[in-house]
Amino acid sequence: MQKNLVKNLSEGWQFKREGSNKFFSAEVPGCVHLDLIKHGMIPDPFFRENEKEVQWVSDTNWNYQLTFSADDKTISKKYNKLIFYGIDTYADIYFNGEKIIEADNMFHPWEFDVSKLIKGGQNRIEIQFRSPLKEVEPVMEKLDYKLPADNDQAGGTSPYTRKAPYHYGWDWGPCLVTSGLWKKVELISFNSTYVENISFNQLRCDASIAELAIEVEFFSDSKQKYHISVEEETKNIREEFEISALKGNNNFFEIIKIIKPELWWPSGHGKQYLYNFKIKIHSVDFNDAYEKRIGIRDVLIKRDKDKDGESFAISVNGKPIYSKGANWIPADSFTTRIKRENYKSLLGDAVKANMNTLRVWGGGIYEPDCFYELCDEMGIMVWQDFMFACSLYPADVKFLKSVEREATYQVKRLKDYASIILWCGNNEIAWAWHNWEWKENLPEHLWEDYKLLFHKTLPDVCKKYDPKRLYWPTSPGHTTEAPEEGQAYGGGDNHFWGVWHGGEDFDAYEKNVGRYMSEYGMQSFPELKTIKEIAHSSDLAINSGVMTSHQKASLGNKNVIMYMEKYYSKPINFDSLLKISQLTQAEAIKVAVESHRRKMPYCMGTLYWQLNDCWPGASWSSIDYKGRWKALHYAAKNFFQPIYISIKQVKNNIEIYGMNDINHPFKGDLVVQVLDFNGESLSTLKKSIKLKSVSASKILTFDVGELIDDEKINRMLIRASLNNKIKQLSQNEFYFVKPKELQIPKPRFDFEYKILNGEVEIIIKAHTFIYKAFIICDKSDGLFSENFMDLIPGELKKVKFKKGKKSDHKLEDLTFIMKSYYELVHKD
Ligand code: BMA
Repeated sequence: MQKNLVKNLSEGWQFKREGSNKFFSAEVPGCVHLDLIKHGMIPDPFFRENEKEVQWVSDTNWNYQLTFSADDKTISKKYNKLIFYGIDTYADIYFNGEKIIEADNMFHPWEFDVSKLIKGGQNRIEIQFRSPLKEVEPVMEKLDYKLPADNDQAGGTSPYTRKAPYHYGWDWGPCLVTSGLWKKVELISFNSTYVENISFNQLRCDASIAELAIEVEFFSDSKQKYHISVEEETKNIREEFEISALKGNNNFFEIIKIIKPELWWPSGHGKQYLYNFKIKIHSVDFNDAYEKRIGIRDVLIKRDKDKDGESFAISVNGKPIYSKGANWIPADSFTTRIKRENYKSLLGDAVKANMNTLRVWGGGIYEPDCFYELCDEMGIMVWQDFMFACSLYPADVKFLKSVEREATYQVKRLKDYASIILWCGNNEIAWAWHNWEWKENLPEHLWEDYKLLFHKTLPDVCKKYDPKRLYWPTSPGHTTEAPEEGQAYGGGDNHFWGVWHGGEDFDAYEKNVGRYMSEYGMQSFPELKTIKEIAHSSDLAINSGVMTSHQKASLGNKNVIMYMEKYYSKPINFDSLLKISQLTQAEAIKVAVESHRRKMPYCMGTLYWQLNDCWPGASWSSIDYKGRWKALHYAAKNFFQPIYISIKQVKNNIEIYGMNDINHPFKGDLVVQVLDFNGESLSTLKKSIKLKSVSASKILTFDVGELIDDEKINRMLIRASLNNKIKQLSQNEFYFVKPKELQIPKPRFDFEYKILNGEVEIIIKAHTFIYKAFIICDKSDGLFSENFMDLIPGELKKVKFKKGKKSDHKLEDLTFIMKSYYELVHKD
């Protein structure tokens, strides 16, 4: 009885430019850019304006090779399967001189049985990568139309190639069109059996019973009997099966029932219980064990007709879940640099900011398993796009076959993750067809091609392998049929870009609330530290070459400044400008999210654009490329709280809203104070309140007509809080005028800090009103329990600081200072 031999072939690779004689060592998984950087053959493309210097890499053909030795044990096996888990992208692969693979899709593995070619001693794999740009150019030249690809900064070839769209550039990322082996390579040698896939379909699941259909796809070299056992130790589950397999491919299928299953819940709604199944398979000449970790839960997107249209509400285990979070893009231009700890830290930051959902957006990559494993562990629900965004695509037989193979692989790989709540065909393509003048300017058959891809190929795959999950053809979308208009409010999901792309004021968010807001955003600049890591001090100016080359959006820095100036006073220097851009962004998204949450349960989800960055540049992210939280991420931690209070002005009335995301009612006390900047109370209201489960309600309305005269209006605020018997759960501030119109006094405060239980505790005592006070640690990265706070005279605030994992400074060596908006706009 034996296990299959698995030989890792990721070590010992070499690469060279096609036509050159000299090979250099290469890393697999990796890509040619990273190999060139390692050998000092290209500069770091993220540094200053180096991106331009390295464009030739994408126009070039590259050769990779590996020589490895096969021992007797390996070559004696009947089958030798060589598997490339990810080839980026156009490559011919030779094994001992014979061509075995012609690859053209980076999103599924490529394999070949090399049994007839492998020999004892040295074997050689040679790979010829062809430039993805040069490959497509001749195809494009033959056509009398151009497939739209507005974000593509490499000549518009991207729609023809099944490769991460953002590699070609996006409005937040550089153009770095990679080539290489971006996943591991293995040689699997065996005589009798090869297990292709094990999956668990959740047929039925509720608190009383779960029915799991376990499916094992395997190859058997002969007709023989197998024993399969499925065990879960902690829950004492053990099932055994005897089966007779045929020679060739087999499909074993059995249903396992679990009485009173322990359910998996999204973050904030319960535990993320995960069952650890061990599947043992053996026969007379085969014996192996596999592991599968499963969260048992029932997930569904409720789309019920109602007076406003059709709902779009996530329900988990029969409970409605308000979905809060952001859009996820690949966390690096070079994906193999993203390690499990990077994913852990970013996903952890999402949960820290009270998010429970991320949308894996369609212009990036299908993320690796560790991403979804972590989402399962942390309770992050994943809206999973297929990798198609903002372009039209070919629909010839070859292309559709390639997509079908890609989708089949990805659906089978990912469907067992509890975290994935739906499949979505693409990002913004139907919207673009109807509303971005594509329909008017492009051949009509491209819409037929669209339908083949997103209304036939992809849904067919989903139906076949994962029939219980919703397949949603496009985002924004309002129907599962091919839509006749771009976006419709009242059903489905919406992207609202009137603010930023449309130049509208923040209050436009309030008027554009759909049933699920899956995109809206405001740009800002990264932290100064992050910029300094890629720039010289002479570059630290908004119009410098470096700052403009790290801004990829068409409306660019001008739009950031336009929004800053609309709401805030002029920053005194570059550093202040960066901070004010972040304050502007935080405020915009706060306004948006509050408008969405106030409309619960009409609106049951809100995901801002975008959580993270793939390089250090200006973007819509709340966490910059180096993992540093912008003001928005601190704001998100607050405005995504499960019990939340929001203040809105309607003419002379102030309306206070309470939101409760939790599945049971909330009883507590509301305190509302109208204050002037001297700390003088102009009015105080207290009230016991009740919030129904998963709801938003207006809990108080009062007239401020008499209080808001011209003289005072620039020097007053409303502060409201919701408290239960033990503590304050939410606090919010409201101002009657824009920040630039506020008459903010020069801040006076006491500031001290001490080390307490491995963290730093910072104590601030405000003597004046302070608007957007923020604490900075001089040497070390780390997280503050809160930041960018408004303080009223006499207020005492305690903030905790936790040092970042990468910092090797001692806590006692760190110094902290506090600044506020006032110092960003006043020189004295
Ligand atoms: C949305 C996204 C991205 C883009 C962002 C900002 O439409 O889907 O394509 O980066 O807007 O423009």
